[in-house]
Amino acid sequence: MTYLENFAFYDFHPATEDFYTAVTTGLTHHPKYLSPKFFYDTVGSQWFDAITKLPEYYPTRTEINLLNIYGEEIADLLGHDNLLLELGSGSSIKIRTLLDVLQPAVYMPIDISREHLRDAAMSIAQDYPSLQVCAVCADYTDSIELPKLAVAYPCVAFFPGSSIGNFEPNDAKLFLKRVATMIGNGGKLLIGVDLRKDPNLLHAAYNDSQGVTAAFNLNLLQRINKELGANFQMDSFQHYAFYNPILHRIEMHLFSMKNQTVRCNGELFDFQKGESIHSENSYKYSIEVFHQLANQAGFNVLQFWQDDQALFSLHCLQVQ
Ligand code: AVI
Repeated sequence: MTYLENFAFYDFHPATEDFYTAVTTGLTHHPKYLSPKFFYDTVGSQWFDAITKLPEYYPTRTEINLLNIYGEEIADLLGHDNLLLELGSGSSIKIRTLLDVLQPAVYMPIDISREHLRDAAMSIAQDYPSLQVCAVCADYTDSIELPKLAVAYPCVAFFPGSSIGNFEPNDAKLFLKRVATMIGNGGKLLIGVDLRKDPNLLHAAYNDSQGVTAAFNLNLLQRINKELGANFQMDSFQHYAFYNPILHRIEMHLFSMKNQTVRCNGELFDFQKGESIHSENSYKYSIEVFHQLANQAGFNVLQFWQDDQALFSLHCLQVQ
């Protein structure tokens, strides 16, 4: 591996036992569920990158357009020479649109997908030699203790992609409260939030014609096979996603196509034909409902932006 003076890597990746416990708990629950945070092993992160390039998946390109259009205004609000924390940085594509205008002193990407994070963060360190890049491999949905360096700078956070939508609303509030504590009084957060819209557009975004979202969803079972020695048969489960207009969320499921028993680490799990593993919710917000949530979590809204079709929004929040 290349040595770069402006690059540091901290590994707080959760243990395999945590994954095993979560899988066993989720598969013995009625109805069965798994947390969407487990999508992001190396292969899952690659599938997710492929999703972001799909014609049907509007969130990524719409958010990037907003960042390009309003970059200067965003930088004026967030300020310069900060420590810029990115939660769930993935392949760090979006941050590139902000680094030139924001000119932070330190960029601290946090992500659970170790190899993906290391590659993306190193490439930022190479492309921005005067920027200190300090990558942290961790589950950002847990409380994490940031490397000491973080206290030396004023902190701003970036939480793009509407990953806030993958939390249950009450958990989203608790998570935002934790972010507020992490960045401290007066700290600012730039957050991307997907908006409520025509359910047909939403349905298409999670049921793409190339089957990429299906592969992303099914990879969760492949990951359990690989890491926990399970024997899920890939052709016996099917991706199923739909928009629930009452709860304003996309639900993703892995649907069992027959009665079957799956072995995982010596334990047996029965599936009825038609039973599902609920693998993700992706909540969609209105501007008003999101601002209420942000206020309840201890943030004031400084500014927000949305595209002409009101597909996606960006919000600059400040800890009260
Ligand atoms: C990461 N997250 C915001 C994506 C979403 O849209 O909820 C994950 C995803 N699931 C299916 N497609 C994309």
